[in-house]
Amino acid sequence: MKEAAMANTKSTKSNLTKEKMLHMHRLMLDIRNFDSRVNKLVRKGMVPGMTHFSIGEEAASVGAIAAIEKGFDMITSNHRGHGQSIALEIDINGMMAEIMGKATGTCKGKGGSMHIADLDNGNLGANGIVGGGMGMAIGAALTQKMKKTGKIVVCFFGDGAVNEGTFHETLNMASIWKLPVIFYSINNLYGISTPIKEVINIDYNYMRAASYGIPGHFIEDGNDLMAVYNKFEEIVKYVREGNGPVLVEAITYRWLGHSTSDPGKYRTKEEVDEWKKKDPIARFRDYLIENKIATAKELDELNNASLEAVEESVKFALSSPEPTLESAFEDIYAD
Ligand SMILES: Cc1ncc(C[n+]2csc(CCOP(=O)(O)OP(=O)(O)O)c2C)c(N)n1
Ligand SMILES: [Mg+2]
Repeated sequence: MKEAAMANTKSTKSNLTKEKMLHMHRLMLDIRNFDSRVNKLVRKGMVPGMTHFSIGEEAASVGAIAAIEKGFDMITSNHRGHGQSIALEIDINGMMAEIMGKATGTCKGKGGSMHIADLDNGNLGANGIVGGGMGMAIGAALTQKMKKTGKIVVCFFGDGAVNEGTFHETLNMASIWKLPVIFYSINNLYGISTPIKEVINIDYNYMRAASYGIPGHFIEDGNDLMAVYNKFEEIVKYVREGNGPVLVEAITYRWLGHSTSDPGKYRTKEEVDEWKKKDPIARFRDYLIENKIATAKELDELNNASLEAVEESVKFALSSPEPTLESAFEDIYAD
């Protein structure tokens, strides 16, 4: 049995091009601006259903997805999936329309915030069932292995999902079949109001990898974009080379409540403020400026462009039609 790898990852200077780094920064800005705008729309009663935001967790998604091949590899996501869809460059007009239940949405307005999917672009679906993406991920990974496509699957889930039975079943099955899948736990320290520390008796979830005979990796600072990217680059190579699955965990924090109906009484203001000081976007901005990769002006322009794109997506969604009644009976069976 392989030993679970215990190495932490610290941010190191990157060999990435300026273009790629700015693109990653832009994607983090898009996630924050998009979710902030959706939050305002929710408050105005313009969004049906529940929404979960990933503000504060941007680096954990962008750093991971930047290391896979977009338009080739695949992801599965969970209820907090806007950030992963944006990191995968799913069209934000289609996303905003989906969240507002419009016919032009990524799922024709039938899925909403928790079920954004775009199969053509590798997003096999967000999921309202905690742990629900895990079975889908190993099914997709088995297909890739049998068809020898060379594609890999990244299965995103929260810390709260690791006590679901499907976690054990899918990690075990992926291990014995050596499937090309990365199980990725974004640990934001809470499952709704439950601190993860109260419901596990080990320090971190990645340590469970040893039970399945697969490598476990830890990203202690999941708000450090380069640390996430560097670790994922290494893991993606390992999995793509046919070595089987990996479990990886990144520590981060959600700034807002669990969902829009959560006043967050179980966390102190001091705790939230401490985490805001570790803002992944502000830190990467400083990194780019300090290393003379970009100027403050360039980065401000990037943010303005991001804000404009988000406003465009709102206009697109608002001017889009509602789904027709007949469409409720379409797309139910495969052709
Ligand atoms: C099978 C199942 N059980 C319970 C729920 C209710 N629920 C929704 S989100 C959530 C917490 C998930 O926490 P975590 O996996 O850490 O993700 P986070 O919300 O922190 O990103 C729970 C218990 C659910 N949707 N599905
Ligand atoms: Mg959580």
